[in-house]
Amino acid sequence: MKQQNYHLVSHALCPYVQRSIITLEEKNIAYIRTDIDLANKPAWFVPISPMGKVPILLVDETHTLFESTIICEYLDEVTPGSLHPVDSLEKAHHRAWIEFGSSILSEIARLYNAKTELDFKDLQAAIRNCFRQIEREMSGGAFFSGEKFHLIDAVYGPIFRYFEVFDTFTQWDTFVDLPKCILWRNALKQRPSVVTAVTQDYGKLLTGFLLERESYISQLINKQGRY
Ligand SMILES: N[C@@H](CCC(=O)N[C@@H](CS)C(=O)NCC(=O)O)C(=O)O
Repeated sequence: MKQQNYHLVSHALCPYVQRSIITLEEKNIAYIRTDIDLANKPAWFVPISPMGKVPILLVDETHTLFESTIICEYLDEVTPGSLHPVDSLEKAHHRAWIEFGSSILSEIARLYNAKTELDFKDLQAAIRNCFRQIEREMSGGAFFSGEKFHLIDAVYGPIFRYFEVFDTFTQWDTFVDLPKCILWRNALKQRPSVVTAVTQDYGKLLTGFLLERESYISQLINKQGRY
């Protein structure tokens, strides 16, 4: 197999970048990572990112891939073993719930941008409801479907990570009475690939990002007065 050169154009907080890094790590693929400032995109980034977003995977500096799901599936396909189930139906089931994970990320973005307590609480309830739905799909093992780590787990690692930070500002009951989600969250938190996907100052960086939203969550952080 020809060894390709992989260069991931990234952002320190982006959950879609994180799922790509987790896949690279899980498949033992060598890569370099360049974080960019999305508020001040470098000139070289604009022509290589058709949608103006990260992650971008440069393959041998000749091919440019975008969209995290495509990047993860490509990386999975070109390396031995697969992080997707072999059975087509099972694989489709995983892919469907990966899409669901992306929709949770949109809800999380709406949550941290919500200006009022009412909107914030509604979004909290909507997100909890998403996890209630996932709870019904899970096997009850460490990961989404048992003890083997799949691509879907690479998607939910960065989602659960938000709650590590959110939990420090307020009382969240997102996972109360959802034992399978709690088990899953804890297993992902310890998974080396998931840990590696962000730097140690992730919590601090995310808190700074949340403060800049000037939203309800910014008020909660300010009220706590820790930052
Ligand atoms: N559907 C895309 C979503 C990627 C995405 O939304 N990335 C965000 C950062 S997390 C981005 O680059 N936004 C552009 C910007 O902020 O200008 C994927 O899966 O790769």
